Amino acid sequence: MTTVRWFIAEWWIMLDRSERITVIRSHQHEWRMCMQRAYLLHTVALVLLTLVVGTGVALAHADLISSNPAAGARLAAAPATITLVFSEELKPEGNLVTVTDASGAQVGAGDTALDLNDPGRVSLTVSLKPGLGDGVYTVNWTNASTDGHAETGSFTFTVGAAAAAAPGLPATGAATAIPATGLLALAAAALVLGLSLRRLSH
Ligand SMILES: [Cu+2]
Repeated sequence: MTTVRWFIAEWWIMLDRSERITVIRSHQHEWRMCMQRAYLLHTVALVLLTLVVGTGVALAHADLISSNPAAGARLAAAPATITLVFSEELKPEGNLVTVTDASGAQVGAGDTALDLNDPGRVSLTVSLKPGLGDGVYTVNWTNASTDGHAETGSFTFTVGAAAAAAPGLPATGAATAIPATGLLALAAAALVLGLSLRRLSH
């Protein structure tokens, strides 16, 4: 009888202990769940932030703001130089402005240069060959913005009484280069997500 009582008592203690251990374990589990949730929230917040920042950067490009001669302008005589002004700082290298006449012949001097006197570094210049006659001229440009994007575009201007080019020629073009900053941001987000998932699985 004593043995049975002892056995039952021992059994209760054992049950009690195991219950306590279970409770402790479940607390630990809850704590881990809590930490996992914190990691997950951090990750989601980081990914969202990265995407927002990345998109913001990707939306900023060096667009053509103005030019001299202006797009669609009609001039009495051919200009000596063409100047293009952009919305963002450009790199000194990697810009190209070409000018063609109605037959497609190159009439630019091939000396595209970033205007280093302009503190904003947003102006490109190119010289024209001398002695150009009347006609419609097309300016094609590709720029190298300091944010890593390249954009292209074209516009026309007319010299003399030549018939103007058909209107509606786009003054600016679309971005051609893959936005490097956006890709970097995505890679960083993927890395953070990967690391967090590894922590979760531990
Ligand atoms: Cu850009």
